[in-house]
Amino acid sequence: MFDSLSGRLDDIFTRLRSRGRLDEKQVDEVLREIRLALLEADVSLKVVKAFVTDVRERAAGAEIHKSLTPAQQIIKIVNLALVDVLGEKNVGLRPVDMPPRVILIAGLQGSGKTTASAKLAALLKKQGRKPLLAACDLRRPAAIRQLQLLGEQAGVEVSADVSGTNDAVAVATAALKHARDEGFTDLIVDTAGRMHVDHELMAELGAVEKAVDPAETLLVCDAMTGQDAVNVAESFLAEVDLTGVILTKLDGDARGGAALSMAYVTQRPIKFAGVGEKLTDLEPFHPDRMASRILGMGDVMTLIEKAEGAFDEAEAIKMQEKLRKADFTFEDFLSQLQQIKKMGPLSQVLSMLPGGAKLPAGDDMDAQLPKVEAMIRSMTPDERNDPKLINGSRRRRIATGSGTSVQDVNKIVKQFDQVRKMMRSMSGGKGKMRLPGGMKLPPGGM
Ligand SMILES: Nc1nc2c(ncn2[C@@H]2O[C@H](COP(=O)(O)OP(=O)(O)OP(=O)(O)O)[C@@H](O)[C@H]2O)c(=O)[nH]1
Ligand SMILES: [Mg+2]
Repeated sequence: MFDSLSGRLDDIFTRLRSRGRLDEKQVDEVLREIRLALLEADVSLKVVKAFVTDVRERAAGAEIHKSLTPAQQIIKIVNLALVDVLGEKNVGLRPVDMPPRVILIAGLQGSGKTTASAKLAALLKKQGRKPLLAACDLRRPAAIRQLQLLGEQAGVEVSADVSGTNDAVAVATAALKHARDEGFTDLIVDTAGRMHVDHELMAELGAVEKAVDPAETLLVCDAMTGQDAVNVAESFLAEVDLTGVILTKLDGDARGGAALSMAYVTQRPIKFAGVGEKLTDLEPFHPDRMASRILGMGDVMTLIEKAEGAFDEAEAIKMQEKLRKADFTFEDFLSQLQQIKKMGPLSQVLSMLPGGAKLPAGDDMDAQLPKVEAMIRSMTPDERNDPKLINGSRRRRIATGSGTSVQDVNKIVKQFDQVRKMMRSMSGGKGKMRLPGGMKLPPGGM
């Protein structure tokens, strides 16, 4: 399911590969697929629209990387745009000058606030800190008990309403005093779940925020949240000063579109991800992995990186020019071999060359490659540049130097000669021959 986008784009790219520049219509075609993939990942429609517009603008202004096809370039732009929204690296909790650091936990009913509070406390405790939990959900009868049980499991103290005032602000204020008095490093405040239309609860959240002046106010959001994500984010933004997001239930099969929606609307980093029901199931959020999850682009990006790394197009053009003039030398042959080797099995790469099938001994070239390299390296620069110099005695010297036989050297010189002849005849035509270095990606690659 996650790789549906790369699959679909593959089809488009196969059609595009033969063409040169990507025109507007083709950009549209790619963007349509990206739009569908985002919607399938449950990104809010509003965010999808804004995101696709952003990508279109970037694509229009982008300089095409010389070794990427335009289609690959688009995918790269999409990935960069995703990283822009989601952030590049994980962002940790803000430090404070004066402990305790207060962390206010907010979110919709059932989003995972209480669990996340306890998980966070357990995580901080593991880091050698001394967190205190405050049970400020006084709406749901079992809420305090739930947090107390989780606190016990984590070995973290829980501050709760003992006077029975049923006032969230009072509990939070008392917890803060307790944390200060007892030298706690962090105070994590769990709050009541709310439907975002619940104005009374929203006001209460605002009042708690005012009372404890948090360093962090984290919005807890279920990864399954779909189109509603924008409303949720906007209503919490309107009430409190959000500093980040905790995305929960990422262990389910949600595509994670909520991550993009939340990050886009709040403009705040997603700091943690909940990945299970256990106390240890909280991880720092990694934006790059989420980008792959949303678009199923992991493989695509790997391919693009490969293509970027493998070929130097300027070098390839120079080589093509040499071929046209038929002054291709053993030196060039060696440098071509180095480039081709990066792309995969030589026999496979050669077979994709125009006329490649006719290349002599193409099949066992892979096995021969180290030998061929050794022989070329045993030639003097003069010999490499002017193979005609390689007479009988020079062949014996090259064989000895490369640990091969004279027959081997004879064979390679003959093959090289054949290749040169073939190239000359091909370039004699319309001069349209393409060298391995000029190739983009093998068919089936993308
Ligand atoms: N699989 C999975 N389940 C989670 C995760 N986080 C929370 N849950 C489960 O989701 C349910 C609700 O979690 P709570 O922490 O009680 O949610 P809440 O936001 O405090 O709920 P209210 O206080 O009622 O608003 C519980 O059954 C949790 O075990 C997670 O990351 N993965
Ligand atoms: Mg709760």
